[in-house]
Amino acid sequence: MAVALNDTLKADGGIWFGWGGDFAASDQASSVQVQKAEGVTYITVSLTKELFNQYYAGYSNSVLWPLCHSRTDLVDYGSRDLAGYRQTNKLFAQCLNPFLQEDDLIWIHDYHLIPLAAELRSWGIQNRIGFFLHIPVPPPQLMQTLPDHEVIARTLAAYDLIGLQTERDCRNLIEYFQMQFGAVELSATRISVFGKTLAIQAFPIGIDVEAFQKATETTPPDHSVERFRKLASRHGMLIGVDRLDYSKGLPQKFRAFERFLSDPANLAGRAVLTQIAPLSRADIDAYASLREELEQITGRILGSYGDLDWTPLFYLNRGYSRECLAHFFRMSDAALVTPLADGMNLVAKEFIAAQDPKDPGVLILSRFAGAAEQMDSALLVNPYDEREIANAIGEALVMPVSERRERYSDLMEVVRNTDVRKWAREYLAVLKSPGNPRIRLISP
Ligand code: ADQ
Repeated sequence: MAVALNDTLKADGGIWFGWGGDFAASDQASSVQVQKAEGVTYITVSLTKELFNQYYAGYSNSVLWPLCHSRTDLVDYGSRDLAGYRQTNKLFAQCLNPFLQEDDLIWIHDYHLIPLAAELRSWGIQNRIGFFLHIPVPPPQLMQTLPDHEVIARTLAAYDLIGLQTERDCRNLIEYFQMQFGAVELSATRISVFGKTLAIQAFPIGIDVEAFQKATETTPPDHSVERFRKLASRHGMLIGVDRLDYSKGLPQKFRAFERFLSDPANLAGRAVLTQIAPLSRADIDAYASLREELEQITGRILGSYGDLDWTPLFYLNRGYSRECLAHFFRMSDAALVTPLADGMNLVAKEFIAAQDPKDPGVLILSRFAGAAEQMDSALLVNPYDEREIANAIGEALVMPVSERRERYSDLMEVVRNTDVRKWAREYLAVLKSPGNPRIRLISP
């Protein structure tokens, strides 16, 4: 996504604005850095560690993230971090305001920055402002469990256009505005709420298809690809690539694989699951306990099924280059993309883009990933149903090549149709008012 948006900015000129990834001294509220490169101005803000913790690990990732992924059991309902979240957005608006021009188009990304448009409006900014939420919108009843949901809803209404990943997300948000605030539907993509018109529309995100396909033709300077090739030539190879996050359904996936192995009929094939799962948000308790749980299941699987010449599960907490991942995908017989909830899930699209059209692998995809709304030629599974996933693994490993090609061809069409550059163009076309305004892009 960053590549596609940067390209758009380079073509039209504009500003990229966001947190700089570093911290301001504790006696300063923030500091702003400005750099220019290839026609783009990069403005980054440093926050104090204390404010950042309330804003990022706090309200964004311990309240909004679990809520949007329907994990009310993990939402920190007693959180006092809303103040830090709002203060950060206020500060961002204050830092950005002096750089904005009247004809600028402003595009704000993701749940960390929901209140930013409202804060900019308080500085008198009248420009067109669009928002794109990368994660799911939960059902209205779950939104209503948030003590401050009304604050969040009112700030959402400061946007001209709210872009969401799926039609299901749009329905959830529109229904919430109707139930809670008596919003009136003006058309399929427009509602009237709080005395103003708000556009809500699905823009399913995709990948840079060409770059990903090219990556399968480039040999990375890394022995991993050769090692993977040797393994994949001897075993039925299943692959998973997910950040280590509770939304990704990793324990369920591991247990489903364990169930698959527990059937003696499946043991002869000596299948291998390679799960790449880089650590993320490790300082939040729910992530640390997920890691422990996965280490325990991994130990159990290896202890029960491993042999001197067979390691059934590789569980790797590290990053790989795009080229490596593309090769791993191409050499795998099936991908297990089984999140319990996911805005879209780009791994599903990357796996398909990397396949050899003559001998493609099979995508096993959760019905609850946003990607399932379009990619219905995958083997769709309920990610909570370990038996169903185990059966899908069995089906994928023996699927005839004719069926694999048919499914691949349908899925590849979806992947092409949602290419990330097309996605950015389509969003901006809707957001754009007449004229050709420059774009100000804002990311967390
Ligand atoms: P994420 O939750 O991060 O994104 P996802 O869409 O799967 O999830 O994107 C992950 C990206 O990271 C993929 O491009 C993947 O290849 C890459 N990646 C993962 N593990 C890696 C590793 N070990 N090494 C290298 N790269 C790795 C959020 C939402 C999603 C939504 C995206 C985009 O949660 O639902 O699809 O934003 O909108």
